[in-house]
Amino acid sequence: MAESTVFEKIIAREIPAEIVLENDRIIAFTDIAPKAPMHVLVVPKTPQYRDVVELAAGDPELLGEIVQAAQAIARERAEGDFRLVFNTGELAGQTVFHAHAHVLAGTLGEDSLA
Ligand code: DGP
Repeated sequence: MAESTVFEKIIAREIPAEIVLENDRIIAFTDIAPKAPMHVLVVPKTPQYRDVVELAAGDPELLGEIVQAAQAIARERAEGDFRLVFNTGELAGQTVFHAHAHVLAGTLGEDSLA
């Protein structure tokens, strides 16, 4: 079995995080290294999908729930508009291989891509 990622440890409360939304399928928490005034990660609780492509193929409804959660968070914590980033693969900057969305909002600078 693959070693658990940092996100599984956050879900299990083994390491702390600023959790902004949680239900039975999703958890969302602020990014440890924010690239925008609001930078939240929305993460499916299941570790079975390594990236958004696997998630879209395996459980498109859950991907839809992540998009809805992103909008709710941006409305609650910023002005409503947001950028959604799914780094997919090492060469694209993915470092945690547990599917997740970066939700970026606020005044975004040119180099703000997560
Ligand atoms: P990515 O590079 O797309 O795989 O994004 C992983 C993100 O996870 C990155 O922006 C930093 C964030 N991150 C890594 N470790 C932690 C942690 O321990 N706590 C929190 N809140 N975020 C973390």
